Amino acid sequence: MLSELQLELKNQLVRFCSDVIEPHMEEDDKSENFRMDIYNKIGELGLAGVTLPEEYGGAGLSYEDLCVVLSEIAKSSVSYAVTLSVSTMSQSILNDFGTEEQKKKYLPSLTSGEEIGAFALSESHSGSDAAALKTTAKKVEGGYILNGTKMWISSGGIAKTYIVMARTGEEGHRGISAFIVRDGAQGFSYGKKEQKMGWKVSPTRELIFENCFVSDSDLLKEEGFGFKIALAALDKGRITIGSIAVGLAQRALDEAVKYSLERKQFNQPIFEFQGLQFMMAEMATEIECSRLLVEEAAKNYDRGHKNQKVACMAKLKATDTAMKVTTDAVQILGGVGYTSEYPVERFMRDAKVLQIVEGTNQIQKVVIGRSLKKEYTK
Ligand code: COS
Repeated sequence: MLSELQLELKNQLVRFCSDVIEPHMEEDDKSENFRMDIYNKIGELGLAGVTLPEEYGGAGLSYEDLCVVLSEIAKSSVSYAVTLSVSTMSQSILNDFGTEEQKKKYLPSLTSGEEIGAFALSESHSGSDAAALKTTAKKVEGGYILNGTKMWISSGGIAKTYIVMARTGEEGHRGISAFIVRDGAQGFSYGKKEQKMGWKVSPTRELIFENCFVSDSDLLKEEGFGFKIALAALDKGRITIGSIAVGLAQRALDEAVKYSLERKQFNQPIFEFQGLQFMMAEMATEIECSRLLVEEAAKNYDRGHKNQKVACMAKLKATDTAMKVTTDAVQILGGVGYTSEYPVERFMRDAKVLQIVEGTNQIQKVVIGRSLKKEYTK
């Protein structure tokens, strides 16, 4: 059950999404247009740094609250929800691992929503095997020189602050360090913008580093700590991706039920056909299971129990559910469901990559499997 505060947040966002986001979604999905003013307005609502301390301009709320916010935004736009989720993840890295100076310097413009934060781990040869990354950071007087290319970076080009993982030492995870790199840094440029199936409004780009100097003061924590920073951040990112999946699936179900109550065939609303009614009953049940699991995963983090297994289960269950439910919604709407006259085809396209980002669902199973082995061989 939602708390009073969560209910208030939800109601505020229902109005915001229908007035500010929803009117642009179909058109912007076609033109792949990200509107910074919409993101700025999310900031004005005080929601660009939900879980960050008030001291740095955040709202000081919980991960459970953040999940409510993201679910609600995802009902209108997965792209804006994801931008917010990734920006919050980069802020949480700064907050958890940054020095006081780094937090003061970088957090306020992110928590206020004036700027966006991004996270750069993947490379062409290291996706699931993230520890194999090749971008180098060579130590020089006063800092490091970065060389390499990051791939599939959400908010690439629109973000101003990037958390970049690069190799300062040996092969494997112990040689990886995390750096803060700003848009506009010399030697840092953007590569091609990816043409994607979904998430059309959220740009995905390559980041290219060619002798890019990063000062010592922009190293996070210490050399060799970057992989742990990335994985700890992904644990939370996986929960927030789960919450986006829940919102998206819920909206797809809403559309399917509404349509099936109105659409008549064989002299009755198609909702009355048990075949379809059972489909919707299953969709609703799967969404409820996902919501509860995401909530549980978020609660664990809020209570300080870092339960990686449950976080992975939440991401796995919620994103598989979003894929199934959005596909079924298209089926229920039939011919029109497949056209852009109704939003469900967009929902189905937006659902697919949720099963891939922040660790593929196969990687989630690897982590869950490892946890099981540990539990049963103690
Ligand atoms: N938080 C902090 N540290 C963690 C961690 C976590 N959740 N999980 C693992 N670590 C630490 C381990 O303790 C280990 O350190 P020590 O050797 O000092 O003990 C280190 O990280 C390496 O862990 P592990 O040996 O498990 O690493 P693997 O290379 O086997 O990979 C997986 C682990 C596959 C789980 C990891 O690479 C992964 O999540 N891959 C997917 C990457 C991803 O999500 N990419 C998407 C990017 S954003 S779209």
